[in-house]
Amino acid sequence: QKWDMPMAYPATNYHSQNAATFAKCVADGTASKLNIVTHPGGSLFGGNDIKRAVQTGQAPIGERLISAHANENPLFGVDSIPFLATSFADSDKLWKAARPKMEAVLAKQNLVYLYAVPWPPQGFYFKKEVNSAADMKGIKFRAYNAATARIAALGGMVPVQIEAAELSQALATGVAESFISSGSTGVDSKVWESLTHFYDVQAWLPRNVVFANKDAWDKLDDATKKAVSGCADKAGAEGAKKAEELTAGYLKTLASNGMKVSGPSAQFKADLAKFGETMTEEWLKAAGADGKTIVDAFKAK
Ligand code: PCA
Repeated sequence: QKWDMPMAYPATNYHSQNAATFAKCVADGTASKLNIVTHPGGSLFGGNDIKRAVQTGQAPIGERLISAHANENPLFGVDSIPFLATSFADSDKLWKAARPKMEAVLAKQNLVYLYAVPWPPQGFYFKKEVNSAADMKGIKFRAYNAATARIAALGGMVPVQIEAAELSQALATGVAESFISSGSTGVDSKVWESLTHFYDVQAWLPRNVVFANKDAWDKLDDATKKAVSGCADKAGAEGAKKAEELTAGYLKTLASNGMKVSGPSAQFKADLAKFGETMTEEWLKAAGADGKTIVDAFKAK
């Protein structure tokens, strides 16, 4: 049988390539009893529709930036708390601490967690030099989840929610003139065509999660489930490795295309750290005991 897999990011992105490898692993491991066909670039469902499509069974499997759904449950935003886990190693620790709860929340939504892969650390893109939070005031800021919208608010910017697939166009037309993301998405979007500065602030490493519709999953026989789970574990580990390997190269590509790539000034860094404190408090309050358990477990390791 065939499972169509909607994905939001371009076919050339490592998340999409990793999913293609996952699909091949499943085909090989099941003697083609289960064929997963990836549909990158939002071609089957736009990013914002993928999770609902899989929950309702319109698609049996899909990939989604999970923090984009933090408005449904604060736990989905655990990977986007500014300056909590800013390296690949810490992101891995945090995710391990969060994973059991994450799986439980997804299960309540008729979803089976398969694997998750981080994006490189998030930094700011602008079309001017920015040396403090004050310099951000009034800028049109592309947001991709609740945390990025909150940063816009704290910085006095104007948030506009845009999927990565529409980002280049939004920048070209001036609908957005700045955003926070990885070097990966900056390169995918050829951001140098519209913007000039990248500040590598390493705010957090958000994740794409791959999940299956629970009814579709339950219909698989045990051997198939086992094959899919094995391939999923591999895809999670391989995807994280790939992300880390590619990180420095993305920033080089930005620079070689004329972007000014640097760390934040001391003032900008201090201003952002304050945003981080505020947002950490807000998240802990929203996420309650479960959130505190996860953050405590992460910090204890
Ligand atoms: N790229 C995705 C999410 C985080 C990232 O690095 C995006 O900007 O949509």
